[in-house]
Formats: sequence, C-alpha cells, structure tokens
Amino acid sequence: MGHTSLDKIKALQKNPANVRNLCILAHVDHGKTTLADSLVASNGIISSRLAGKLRYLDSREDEQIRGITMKSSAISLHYASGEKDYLINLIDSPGHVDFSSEVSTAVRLCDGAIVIVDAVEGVCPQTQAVLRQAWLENIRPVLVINKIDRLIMELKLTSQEAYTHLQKILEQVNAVTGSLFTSKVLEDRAVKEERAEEDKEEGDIEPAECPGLEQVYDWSAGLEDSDDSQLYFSPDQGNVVFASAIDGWGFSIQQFAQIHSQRMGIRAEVLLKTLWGDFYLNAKAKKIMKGAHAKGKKPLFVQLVLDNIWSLYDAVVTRRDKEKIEKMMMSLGVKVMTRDSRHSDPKVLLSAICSQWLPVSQAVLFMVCDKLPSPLDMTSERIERLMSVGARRFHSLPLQTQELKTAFMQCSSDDTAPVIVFVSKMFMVDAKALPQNKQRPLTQEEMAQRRELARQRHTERLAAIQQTESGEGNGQSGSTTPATTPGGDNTIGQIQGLPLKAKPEEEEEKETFVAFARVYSGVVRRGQKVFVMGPKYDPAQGLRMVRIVSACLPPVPHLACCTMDSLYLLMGRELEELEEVPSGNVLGIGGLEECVLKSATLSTSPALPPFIPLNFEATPIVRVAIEPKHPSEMPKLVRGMRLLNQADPCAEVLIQETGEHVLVTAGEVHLQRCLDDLRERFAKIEISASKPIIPFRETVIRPPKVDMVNEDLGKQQKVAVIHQVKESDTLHLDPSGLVTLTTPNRQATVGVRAIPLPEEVTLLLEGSADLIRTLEQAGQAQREGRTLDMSTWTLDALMVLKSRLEVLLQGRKWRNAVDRIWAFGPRRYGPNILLNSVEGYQRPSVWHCLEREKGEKEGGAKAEASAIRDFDNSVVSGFQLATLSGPMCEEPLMGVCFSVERWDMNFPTQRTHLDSVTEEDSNSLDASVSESPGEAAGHPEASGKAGGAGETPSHPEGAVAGAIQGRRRAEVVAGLVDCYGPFSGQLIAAVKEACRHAFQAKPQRLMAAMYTCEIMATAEVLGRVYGVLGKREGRVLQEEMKEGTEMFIIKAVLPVAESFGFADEIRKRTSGLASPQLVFSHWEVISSDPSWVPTTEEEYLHFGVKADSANQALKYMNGVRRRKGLYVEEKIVEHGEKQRTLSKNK
Ligand SMILES: Nc1nc2c(ncn2[C@@H]2O[C@H](COP(=O)(O)OP(=O)(O)OP(=O)(O)O)[C@@H](O)[C@H]2O)c(=O)[nH]1
Ligand SMILES: [Mg+2]
Repeated sequence: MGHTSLDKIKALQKNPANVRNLCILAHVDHGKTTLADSLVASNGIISSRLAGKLRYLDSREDEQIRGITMKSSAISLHYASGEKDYLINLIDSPGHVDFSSEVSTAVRLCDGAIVIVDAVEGVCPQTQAVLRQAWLENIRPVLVINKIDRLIMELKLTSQEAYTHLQKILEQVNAVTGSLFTSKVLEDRAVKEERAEEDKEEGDIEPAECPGLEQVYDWSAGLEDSDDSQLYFSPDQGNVVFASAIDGWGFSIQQFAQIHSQRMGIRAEVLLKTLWGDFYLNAKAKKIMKGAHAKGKKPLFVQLVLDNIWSLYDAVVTRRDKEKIEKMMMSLGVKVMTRDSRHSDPKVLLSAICSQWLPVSQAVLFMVCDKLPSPLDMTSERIERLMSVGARRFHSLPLQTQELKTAFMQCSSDDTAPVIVFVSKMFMVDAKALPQNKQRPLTQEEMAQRRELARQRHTERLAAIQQTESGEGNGQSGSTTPATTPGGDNTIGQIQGLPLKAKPEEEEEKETFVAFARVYSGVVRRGQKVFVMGPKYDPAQGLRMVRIVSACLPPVPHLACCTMDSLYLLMGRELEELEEVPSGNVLGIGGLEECVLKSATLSTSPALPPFIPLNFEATPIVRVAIEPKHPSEMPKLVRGMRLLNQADPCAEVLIQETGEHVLVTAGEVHLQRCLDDLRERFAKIEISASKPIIPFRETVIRPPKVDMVNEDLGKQQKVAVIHQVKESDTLHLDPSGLVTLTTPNRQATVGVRAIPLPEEVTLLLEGSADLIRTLEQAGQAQREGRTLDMSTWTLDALMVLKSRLEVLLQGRKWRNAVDRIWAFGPRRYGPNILLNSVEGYQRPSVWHCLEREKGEKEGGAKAEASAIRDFDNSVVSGFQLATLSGPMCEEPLMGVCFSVERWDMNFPTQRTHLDSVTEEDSNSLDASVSESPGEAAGHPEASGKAGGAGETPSHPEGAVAGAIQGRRRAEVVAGLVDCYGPFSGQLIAAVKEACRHAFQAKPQRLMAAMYTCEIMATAEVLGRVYGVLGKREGRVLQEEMKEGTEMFIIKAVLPVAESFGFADEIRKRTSGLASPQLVFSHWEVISSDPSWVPTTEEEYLHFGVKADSANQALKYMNGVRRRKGLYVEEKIVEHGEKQRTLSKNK
C-alpha cells in the first residue's frame, strides 16, 4: 500500500474536485510503464531505485518477458500539492496495435490522458491513433516528451539542435490535434445546419425571412470563431513536460521559471512567457529580447534549461568528472548516498541526482492536477455523446433520461443521486489474490479484540467443564460439545465479522472476474442491487415497465438486475476491499460475471440508456482453430474459451459451421497472449492451435486484356473461361455470360449474370456496412408492419450513400441500377449486390423506407402483387447463400453484382404455361409431374402422361380442375411440395447455383487481406528490411527520412497471408533496430488467375509447362481448399525424371 493508508485514500475519494482519472497513452515502447513506475514510486509503493526497472504495472509474466504491456491496469495514487491533497486514479495502457482495444477500455473511464511521445521517434502511427481516441471520447490530453536522454547519449545532439528537434515534435503533435479539431468544427457545423433545417421544417423560421440561406455556403464558417488555443500543446501553457523517465527526471518550464526568477531577479510570469520561444537574454541590458533565431543568439530555453541538463550528463556520464559533479551537486542543493556516487554505472549516480533535482513524478503529477479536469468538470457535450446510443439523438430521448444529465454534471455522492456506473472490461483475478481471501497482518485493535475473544472462550469452556463436573449424568456428550453452546455460536459469528474470515476450500480454487469500472454518479455500496442495461435497451420502454430495483427480474427486454457483491480499490497488482465508492472514482466490482459479458452500463434508474459502445480501432482478423490435445477435455476447452471471450475486450470466440472452435484475434502477439491465457488460466489444459486461418474473398473481374507475359490477348481467353461451366439440360449459358437455370420440377427458370462492381463501389459498400444493416432492419420492420425510428442523421447518411452510389454507377450497363437494387449480401449487408433486371417485375426498392410518404402508396400496390412476389424472399436467400461462399474455395464474395435478368414461373394451375413446358421437354419432366398431386389434379393431361410412364397418379379424377379463384394461390403454394421438396427451397437452390455458375462464367480472382505497416529503420538496415518485404510479397508505398534523425520511415502493404513471423523476422534481420506495427487496411485483388495454365508459346517459355511456381493465387486457393476438406486438383509427382533437371534449371 506504500505510505498512503487505505483510510486516507477512502477520504480522498469523497472529494471529486480533487480526483483525477487519467490514463497514459502512447505508441508502443515510448515509455508509459516506465513513467508509471516513477509515479508509483512517489507513493512509496515501490522503491525509487527500482522505478523504471521494475515496470510494476506490467504484472503478467509474458509482459515482463516481452517487455510490452498487454492489458490496461489501474492504480490509485496520492499527491499533495501545497495545501491540497489529490487522488490520482492512473491507468496504464498498452501501445502495441494488437491491444488497442485495451486502450479503448481505459480511455472511456478517464477524464484526461497523459500522451507520451518518444523524443527520438516523434509522432508514430499509434500516437495518432491514441490522440484520436482521446478526442473521440472527449477527454483532455497533456503531453510528456520522453526519452530526452536519447537525444544526448544516442543522437549526440547539441542543446541547440535538441531544441529545434523538440520544436518539430511539438509541431507534429499539434498538427494531429489541429486536424482533429478542424474535422470536429466542420462536423459541428453540419449538425447545427441540420438542426436549423429541422426547425425550419417545424415552421420556427420562415424560409422567406432568410432568403439566399442555401446559396451562401461559407466553407470556413465556424473555424475562425471557435477558440482552439486551449487545445494545443505548448510549454508556456503548462501542458507539456520534458522528461527522461528512465533517468527519473522531468520538468515543465514553470519549474525553471521559478528557479531562474529568484536567481536572476526577473519576474516569473515574464520568464514563463519567454522561456519557450524565440527569445534570448541580453546580459548587458538585463533584458529578454525577441528574435534569437535571426540574431544567431541562444534561445532562453537552451541557455537556461537544456544547457544545465547537457552539462550534467556530460560531467556524470561522459567525462565522469568527480570535482565538477561535486560542484554541481552543491549548487543544486542535492545530496546523494555514497553507494550511489561510488557505483560503477554512472547512470545510477545520474538518476540519484536527477530524481532529487527534477523529480519526474512531481512535474507530471503537478501538471495533471493543474491541467486535467476533475470528474466535476464533465462537459455536457461528452455526456450527451455517451448517452446517444445508436442512431438515436440525445434530444429524442425521454425527458426523464435527459434529466439524468444533471446527475452526471453534479457527480453527486448524495444518497438520493442515481447510481450510474460503466464497466469497460472484465478481468480475471485468482481468487487467492482477492483481499477477502488473503492473510493480512492484524492491526493493534484486531489483536486486542482477538485476545479478548480467546479469553472469553477460555472462561466459557472452564465454566462448561465445571458445569459437567457438577452435573448429574449427561457428562459425556456435554463435555464434547462446548462449541454448540449459545456463547460458542456467538463467537463464530463475531469472528466472521472480522475481515479475516475463512472461505471454504473449494471457493479458493476458483478464479473470479472483476469488473473494471467507474462511478459517474451516486455512491456504490457493497451488496447493492442495480440494473444492467444491455446494448439494445430502450429507456422509453423500460420506464413504462419498471419503477424500482426489485429482487425479481423485471420482464423488460435487455434489462437485467444484479448485485455488486464486492468493491475493490485497484492498486496495480493488488486489490483492496472497499465498502462503498463515491461518485467520480475508478473501481473494481466483483460478482458481475453472470450478467456482464465484456462491458455494461449499470444504474439504479431505468431511465438511463446504455452508453455508446467502446470505439475499437483494431479489426480482429487473425483466426485459428483450437482443439484440446486430449479429445476428452473438450468441455474444459469450451469453458475456457467462454472465459477468454469475457476477459478480452476484442478477442472473439465462435464455433464455425464446420464445428471447429475458432478464436479470432487482432494480430499475432494478441493471438499468442490469448493462447497462453487459455493454456494457463482459463482452460488449464494442453491445447493445439491450427495455423492461422487466413481470410480471402472471391471476386470476378473484367476480362483481362493481356496475358501473364503482358502479351495482348485475343478472344481465345474468353472462350476458355466460358467452357468452365458445364451445360446440362437445366442449365444454359450464353456466350455473353448469362446463365439460365431451371428448378428440378421445371416450375421456375432464372437467368443471372455476374458483373464486377467498380472498385470504388465495393469500397463504399464495405465502409457503409453498418448503415446498410440499419437500412435492412428498417426494410424488415416495414415488411412486418412496424416502423423503425431513424434519426435524421441516419436518414441523411443513407441518402448520401444512395446518391454516391448513383454517381459511381454510371454508364449504360448501370442505368437506374441503384433503384433496382434488390438486396445486399452476404448477411444482407455485405459488399455484393443483387440487381433486379427482370423485365416487368416491380418490387419496392431497398431504399423504400427512405420515402415515408411514398411508402403508403406502394403498400397499396403490394396487395395486388402477383404470386411471384411470394417467392421474392427465396431469390434473396439464394443470393445470400451464393455470396456467403464462392465456388473457388468457399470464401465469401466481394464486389460482385448479380443481375437477375429472367425469372419465369410456370405454375401448374396456369394451364397454358405448363402446356408449353411439357411440350418443350416432356421426357425429363415425367417423373416430376407424376409425383406432384397439385399438378396432377390441376392438369389431367399431365397425369395421363404420368400413368403411361408406369406410375399411379394420385388424383386421377381431376376433380379440382375448376377450383375457385380465391383459393388458387393457396393451392399453388400447397401444391408446390413435390418430390424435390418445397418449391421455395428449390428456388433458393436454383438461384444459388445460377449465381455460382454466373460467377464462374467470368474471370475469377482471389482477394487477399492486406496489412499496412510502418517501419522505422536506420540506413544500414534499410536493405534488409526491403529484402524481407520483397520475400513476403510486400509492396513499399513510401519511403522518407525522418527530419532531424538518421531514421527512414517506410510505409508498405503486406498480405496478411504472408505476415506471420514478419515482425520477428524484421527484428532479427535488423538486430532489433526496426519493429513494424501491422494494421489491417483493405482487401486487394490478387492479379494472377488461379485457374490459369500456360497457353501461348511465350507463357510456356516463361513459366514452363507446369507453371505452378508462379501462381500465388492457386497456392492460396489450394491451401484454403485443403483446410476445408474440399477437392484439390493437384499432382504430387508429375514426371519422375524432371526432378533431376530441376536443380539445374534453378
Ligand atoms: N533511453 C530511455 N529509454 C527509456 C526511457 N523510458 C523508457 N525507456 C525504455 O523504453 C523501453 C520501453 O519502455 P516501456 O515503459 O515498457 O514502454 P511502454 O510505452 O510501456 O511500452 P508498451 O506498454 O509496450 O506500449 C524500455 O526498455 C525502457 O527502458 C527514457 O526516458 N529513456
Ligand atoms: Mg507499457
């Protein structure tokens, strides 16, 4: 616990004005955990000599071994600044991209953040990502520029050069903030305009009053009048600290302003304004002047600040000049222990001096308390955003819900204030580590109490013995059961009341989940009951149905009720038990594992909507199939995977259609951690994991114009492609690629053509998946006769999507295409389109729900829709199935448009139709007709024919021939169940097959998932980095030199399929100098055709007869097919003798 007692922290928790909830954010390895160590050491929790080496908050073994943080963890610290006592709830977060979801969980619970930037590496991809995350959550950042010692020791910059370098870094960080701010202002303006428009519609503003409102469009409106000066990082604002966490020093310019104002007799305020910037000291005039750069003078910052540090490093580390060190220590008023000054490593002495002279913890904690907001300063904007879940807007929420905003703002710990808690993740703790199960030293009072109890027990026992001795006959039993006397019972009760209660053995074995949470309003008490709001919970509905928290589960959808069994203070590796936690604090809650999966909103008021979901930056993409080493341990694995799913914010666990248990993770390092966790904590069994399953997509492209050796292609390629589809009596293919397929019972025929979608359309559809899903839900609701309330924002976004599609789909082929979109797929929101090109078939378009007033008209039209409409859904289902798994290797399709150009239905009751069909191909039709009672009944001729074929017709009378019109459709449907199964099923299968064949009639390609990576490397190792990238099919996009350093930044894309072991290989080849961060970026078509075989002479020459070495796409495809147990067309040894010549050729 260090030198701050638990009672002190409890007292501090009650004063939210002096509480700071903050997290440390940065790119990987920029020194977050090292800085946290110094802050932890300032509370005496670890020794200050170990600060920076221990990495106390990296409590997992693998974190220590790999040297990177993998989960966010919190610790509460006390900081006294003058009169005031502050409580700092500090959360350290990981910087590696694979764990960026942990950053999201940390950021949600905080009001501020310390953003760290490495002075050498500057702004890196994750720095931008975390700044964006902080921005999206509306939390205020302060900056620490860390590792300044590297500028001195590694880059060997002079103090003047270092100053220029630091200026550049600050500019870079501010540029990121600036771009975030600009986009925010523009967004705000859009919202304002939208509101104005709404008001106008409501009639508040007469359009006539503001003529020309629409015409004048000032693009920079809002930018000038928005004050952004507070946003930027600037040393004179006091929101920047310069530090070297490892050497234990750090300062803000306030400290130096104070030191020098005393020494030089210049006012501190003046120094504060001039210490950072283009100012210099004119010694003669004793004045501070502007224009240091122009006049070639040393800026004040260099002269008064950096030079001191540079000379200290020079004396202590470089020259080890004892005399000078003594002198400097004298002038700084610092004393060190002899063992430090005599230590063989000069760094020890250096940090001993620095940590007294400019302790980093003081500088950082002061800045944090001074600049970051307390829970009381929560902005109304942030609250509204937290509560505006989904497409709903804050102003559309019920009034009672809107009133809760004041509870957030007041952050009150009154008993009357509603309790509002957000759980951002669940983490697992060994039950033995829980404070209630731990032995702890007894306090004086507890010892006295126990002594008293023992004495009591002793006297009672004595009294009992005396009683039995004097008693008359019940001697035996009485003497052996002294504990059952009333006094004895009482004793047990009292002992249990003490914190030292013993738990039953089996409970100690278990691991339990603790929720990582924050209280936004009210006081949380142990044993309190609260509502758990599911992500889809609707407060309007809830308010109607429940009033108070009751023990029984209220029957409200997405609302549960649970008890907070225990509350904890999070202290890094340890937990301390608490009875209650007031508003504004971060805490751990035990006992929620049954009702909270990963994150949740808890409250005593049913008016609270669930908070908006955490905003994850990473997409889980790496999947592996997992099985236990011993098949009998399957149940343990299943349980383990369930626990893992709960404990990790971003890992996904699922059972695939094939029955495999699959784990999806954000990257290789994340995968490794999840597997270790499964083995050691959750399942505790031996497991084996498959090789990562790489996702692919299948697509079609326009016929290529050149072949593999860049020769112009004639027509022959087209013909070759088309011959892949085998025609049969139910399947026809015309040379233009239109596939016509008839259902087995000959009652429906569909004609489908596959067309590649333009790349931009695919991208747009992929990016709008959520929006399309909303559209689909609205359509579904409309079909069921409900209406889904969408905010104007969503409606607008959908309109924009529609018009962008219209712009992108130009040309004769796509005429009116957007209005003819029938469905999206797979899963109804994927990046493929089903197009209605059937002549004369009218159906409401997918955009139908956007036009509310028109909706009614079309509803009327619906009533008279033909029977064909009943099967509309079957066509869509067939399309969904076809797009879910393509013909190449059963992977989902992407960027394909299936245009249905023909859809005929030949219902048996429609005499004429059937006639024509039977005449066309009577032989093949016999069986199907004969076994279909409906058909036989409605069509005597057909049944007659069937009889001829040797079958007994079921209804020879033909009695139903004159069935009345009203019953006709019902009969059609009933009659459509024949030997091929229900008709709708046949139609689904037919559409699916038609789509597959249409797909195969076009040149097919695989699409690979691509990572982007940014690698920083020095010139010496640049060549090796390129080597590794080239070997793995990577493509370099950009290479530039980082200003002021010798580093190159290489931006490249790399197929996910080639990425395993990439980071390790790069690290090995460059002796650890370069380490890439891989982030999923997009899907890319692999240009080679998997079904390609050399046909021209040049191709034979180039690739040989087999040409299998060149075809990467084929390799991928066969890999996937093999994994899925599909047929792989491959010859293992083709020509025995060829192998001998192979080495010669190479
Ligand atoms: N030279 C120098 N090295 C530092 C400094 N601060 C941290 N380091 C080193 O940088 C490495 C990474 O430090 P960490 O504190 O683990 O970095 P981190 O930001 O927590 O890393 P992740 O949590 O994995 O993102 C360690 O080897 C530290 O010793 C510093 O001020 N100067
Ligand atoms: Mg760390």
